[in-house]
Amino acid sequence: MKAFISVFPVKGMRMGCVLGVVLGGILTSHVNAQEYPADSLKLINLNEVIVISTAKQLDHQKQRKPLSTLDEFLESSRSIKMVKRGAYAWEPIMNDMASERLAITIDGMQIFGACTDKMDPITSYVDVSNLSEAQIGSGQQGAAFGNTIGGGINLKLDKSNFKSTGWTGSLESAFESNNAMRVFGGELNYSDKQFYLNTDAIYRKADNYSAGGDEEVQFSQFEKYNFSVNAGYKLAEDKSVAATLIYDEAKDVGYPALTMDVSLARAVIGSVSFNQDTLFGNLSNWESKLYYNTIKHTMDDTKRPDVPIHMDMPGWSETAGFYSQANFNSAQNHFLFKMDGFYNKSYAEMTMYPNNSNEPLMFMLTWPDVRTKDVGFYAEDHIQFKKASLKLSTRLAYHSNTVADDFGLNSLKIFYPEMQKTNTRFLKSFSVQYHDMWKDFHFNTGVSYGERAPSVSEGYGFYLFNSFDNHDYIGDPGLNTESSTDVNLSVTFKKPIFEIAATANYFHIYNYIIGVVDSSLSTMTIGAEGVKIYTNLAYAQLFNTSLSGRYNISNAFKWTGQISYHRGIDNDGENLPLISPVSYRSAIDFYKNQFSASLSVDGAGEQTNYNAAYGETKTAAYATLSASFGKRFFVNENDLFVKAGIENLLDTKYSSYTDWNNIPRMGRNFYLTISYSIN
Ligand SMILES: [Cu+2]
Repeated sequence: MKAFISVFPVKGMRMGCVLGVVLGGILTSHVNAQEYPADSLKLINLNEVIVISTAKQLDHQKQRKPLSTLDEFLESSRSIKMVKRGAYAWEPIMNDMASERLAITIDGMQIFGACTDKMDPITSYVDVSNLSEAQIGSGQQGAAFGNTIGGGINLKLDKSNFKSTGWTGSLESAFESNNAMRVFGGELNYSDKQFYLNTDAIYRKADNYSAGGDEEVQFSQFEKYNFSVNAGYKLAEDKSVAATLIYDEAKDVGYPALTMDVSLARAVIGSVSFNQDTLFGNLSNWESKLYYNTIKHTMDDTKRPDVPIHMDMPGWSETAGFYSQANFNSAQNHFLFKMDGFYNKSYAEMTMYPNNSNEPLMFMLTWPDVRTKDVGFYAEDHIQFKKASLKLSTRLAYHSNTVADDFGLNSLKIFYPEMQKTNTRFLKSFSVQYHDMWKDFHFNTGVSYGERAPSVSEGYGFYLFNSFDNHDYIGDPGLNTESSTDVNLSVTFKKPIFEIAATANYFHIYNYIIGVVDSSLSTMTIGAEGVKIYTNLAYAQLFNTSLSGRYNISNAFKWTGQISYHRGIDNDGENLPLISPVSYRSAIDFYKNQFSASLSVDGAGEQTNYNAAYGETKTAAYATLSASFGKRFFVNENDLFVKAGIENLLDTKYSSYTDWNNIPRMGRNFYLTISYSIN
């Protein structure tokens, strides 16, 4: 699997260059991101907002692929890349950093996956059908959502919010040719000035997909349901209560890049909140929320041929939390104050069944019932000057981990006899961002400092097998807190019909946590090459830069594009794993008379800065071409929207640097989506 080499590396790169020039070379990100009014971004000062659906109208003409998975939506953003272990549940990466270094929340709620192998990122427990937007903050600008090094992503649920729309509903369906994915969804909403109710259901089922050249990728199927209900009630003109419930279940999910599949991944996510327009006269938009979520994850290898030893590996994660926040505005200052906290229980086990039934079963706790408590205070002040603005923010948090299971504690004590049951930390974050304008130029610059605690796997994982570098991993409860100093700079030149932006950031991460080989230990997993212990490196350095642009050729035609470069090295100058080579994206979008069309190219250069010690091989250059066509019809004042498209038009066989074990990506794929909304 690791030896997979793209069939057309040279051709792919050349095609990419040609198209890049044809389509304008340096173009930009997703249409959706730019359709969002810039003013509403100012206050939160997030780097990017991806609009997923706009308040219950089928505004699909702005999206190239309306019923795509949330993973595909996120991948279309400027700042996010996705690690793929198969067709389902991709893991977001931002500024070259994945889960442990990001704060990912759903409507402000902390949720933690239940898989020791990262098969279930938080983003896999919602669907585009119940979200309105993804708010993305790079580096410490994501600290409003939690302790982070790389940044934060908050997935906002779609709510009617007391708009007087009465009853509305829609039905949607999609089909994709490559993996025969069937999507059926529907929503029914009621909203008036006193009360709203949003309900939504979606079902997706896909067979194995085929890579370029019509080669079937075994174990890449999946099936998923998602239901959600949101309701709100106004107690008085300035007071309201709201409740949400999400039920998400994925079954029979194949992970072709891993050795195991998932028979069940289930989340139940619920919250109640109270909103009041003013508090003590000065504070406004006071919002308080209580939430609870529970996740069950069951790994399964019974469908795999030639399994040396059958394993059962279930995992559970339960989180309860709260937050309360309010704004305080004066003529010049816009404050946001937020108190938040959560309590998480992470538990995972593994039972091995020897082929000889006379041998005893082997049982291990891979996550020894780790209880994490976190209470934090976040504050920001956005100070407005005549043309410039300054944003100061800080997060201060108390964080503790306790190993609640004695069997698990004693297992870890084999390696760490001195370890304590409980480990507490005080985490700090500070950030200064400055924005200035000069003629049509916008300058943004900032410097930040942030800290994070090790994740449950990094601190307490017990023989977690990593199929990427073929090593068993053991956590270290005594790891130092990881901290990061980062600087960022961006310059944007903005005209109504033309825009070009250059951005760069640099992270200097102290006590960088990564697995390091300990040759004195022997492996547990059959076939593993060795054992790695999570260790603090003295430091690591990450550098990211991108150039993006937009050009409105005419009222109907728009041209966008982006090219980015990333570099990551440790304190010995060695390459860090999963760092993007030069990558680019470019598109032409057309929209006129309710008709839309797009042509886009996506590609990357050869990954020359890889590291074999982390299981990486050189990933070849590639480029893919996609097109879509849509038309909106009006039927008795209702909307009917039809969109069709082709992805990977030339059926290129390729994998990107984020594809786990270089699992090849999908080949040529036709899709058709039909949406009907009753207004
Ligand atoms: Cu798993």
